[in-house]
Amino acid sequence: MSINKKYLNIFTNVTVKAAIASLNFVGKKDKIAADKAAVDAMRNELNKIDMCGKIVIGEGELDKAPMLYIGETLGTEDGPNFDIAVDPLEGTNFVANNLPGALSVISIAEKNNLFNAPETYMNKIAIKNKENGIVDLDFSVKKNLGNLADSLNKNIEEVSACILDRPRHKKIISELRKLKVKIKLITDGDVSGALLVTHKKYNVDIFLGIGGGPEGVLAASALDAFGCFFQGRFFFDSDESKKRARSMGINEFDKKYNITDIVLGDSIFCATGITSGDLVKGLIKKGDKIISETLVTHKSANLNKIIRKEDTIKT
Ligand code: VTB
Repeated sequence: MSINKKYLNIFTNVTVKAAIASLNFVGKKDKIAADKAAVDAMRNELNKIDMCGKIVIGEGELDKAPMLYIGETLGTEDGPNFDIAVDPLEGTNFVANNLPGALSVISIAEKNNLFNAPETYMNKIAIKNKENGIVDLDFSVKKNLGNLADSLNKNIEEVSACILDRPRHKKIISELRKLKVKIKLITDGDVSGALLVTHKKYNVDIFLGIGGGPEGVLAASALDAFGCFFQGRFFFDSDESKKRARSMGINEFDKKYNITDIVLGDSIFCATGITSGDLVKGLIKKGDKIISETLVTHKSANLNKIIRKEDTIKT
């Protein structure tokens, strides 16, 4: 089964509205208020859609409402069943500090087709080439980069790697330095970081390192539509997060998840820019209009493109 293509515009509108809602908070140093505005707008739009939608990747649990919580059902209940993964504001720091790269992100698959991931860290690796065996979470950094360079017909020094700038990555980053790999360090926003492997114009050959698990699922669904390679493995930093994972049915803590373990069948992914970044431009206000850019993918339609929209702001 595939998702009706009419949903592409419908879900694009959801991330556009969530992005617009957070625009007033750009540079206002209040990431919580910015996030709340995006969450509220996203919930409002999702509830208008003719569907039985269920949040499988959200921003918390029921007791942490008003976040879009895991298990929350949305929509008019008159339409197809969808699993929904959301990050209404990916890069809250970016919005709070008026920095590039803030996005509003959503991914949709048919019921039971999207991985129900706990909110824990995930060790991730992504490259453009879908072939198995080039890179793997179990290989050393040297082997991954060497294999990748061979597959790209490049020298290792010409290969570029994107990774979150975090103390936990000290060892990987120093190994990358030793190999003389070109490193793109990002401060936040690893959904976007992972998606930089999708096209050579971004100049990133590999994305690696530990970031958010929910962000991993969102990135994987888009990478699936782009025909790229992604692998993830949970990284638990506390007993509490292990307990939570167990309660969500995850018992194999060391399991490596490939794309087909994360997203099955058809999917739609939308990421609207709030502040300009590598993937999409940020929102531009022109009089009573707001121009937006959204990166969309629709797997069964073999589609990935940027949709530009003009919305009128109601005063
Ligand atoms: C990443 C990144 C997010 O969290 O997932 C990161 O994509 C991981 O958590 O934008 P730490 O900040 O604890 O390393 C964000 O930076 C914020 O949600």
